[in-house]
Amino acid sequence: MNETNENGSKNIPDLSPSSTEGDTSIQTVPRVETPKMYKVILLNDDYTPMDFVVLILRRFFGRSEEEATKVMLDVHKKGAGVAGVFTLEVAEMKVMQVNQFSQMNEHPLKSTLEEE
Ligand code: TYC
Repeated sequence: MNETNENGSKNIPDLSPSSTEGDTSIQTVPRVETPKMYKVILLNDDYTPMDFVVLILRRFFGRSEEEATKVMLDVHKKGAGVAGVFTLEVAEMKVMQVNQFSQMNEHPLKSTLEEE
């Protein structure tokens, strides 16, 4: 135990590239991590004006008037719907923006997150 080499360092296996040169036994597969994606779900309620929901979808989700109206009506009919799909940090920020902006304007509109 506690052997030292000629340099006075502890004996640690040499894993530097030069020690494995010509070693073809280990194959690495290039792989790019795909981040988990999260849906921002808008929830229906009986009081938030339709125009306000359309404004939210345009302002925070970059939807056109036409797209925003479609999504809003879908939420109105079905009870919930997808405003957009994002990475976790972005989705969390959108949920906070929607909930805070709705509260500021005294509307009960809420959004939540769901893993895709
Ligand atoms: N249901 C609301 C109304 O009739 C409209 C609405 C749509 C509210 C979508 C919330 O996420 C919502 N005024």
